[in-house]
Amino acid sequence: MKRLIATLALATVALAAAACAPANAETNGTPAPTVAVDANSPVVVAQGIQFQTKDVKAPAGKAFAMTFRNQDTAPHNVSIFTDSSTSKRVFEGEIFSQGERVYQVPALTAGTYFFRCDVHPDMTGTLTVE
Ligand SMILES: [Cu+2]
Repeated sequence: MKRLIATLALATVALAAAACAPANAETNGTPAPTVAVDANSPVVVAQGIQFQTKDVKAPAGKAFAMTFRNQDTAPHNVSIFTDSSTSKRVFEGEIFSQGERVYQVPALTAGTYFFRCDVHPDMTGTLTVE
């Protein structure tokens, strides 16, 4: 009987270890693919609670890096939508104050997209993907 309990205890430990494995793999696994920032990557600048760059371009059909420079102390981000109705969001950038982030935007099909700051919906711009 004692031996059976010991075996069960071992089995429980093994199961617990197995259950933990996927979580560890996620933490230590391969990082999310990053996209190189090339000369043609769009750059969006915010200053004075408005986008200084209201028309940016990006390549169609492949993930791209978008550099967002927030020169305000106010928090901003860049969110991309299929159009100005903002009913369909295709990308939501991190909101931050005074700094720069390189957003990794997933591949978009060719077309004209609408972007805005989620904190200040009056800050808007156009992204042309071609
Ligand atoms: Cu803003």
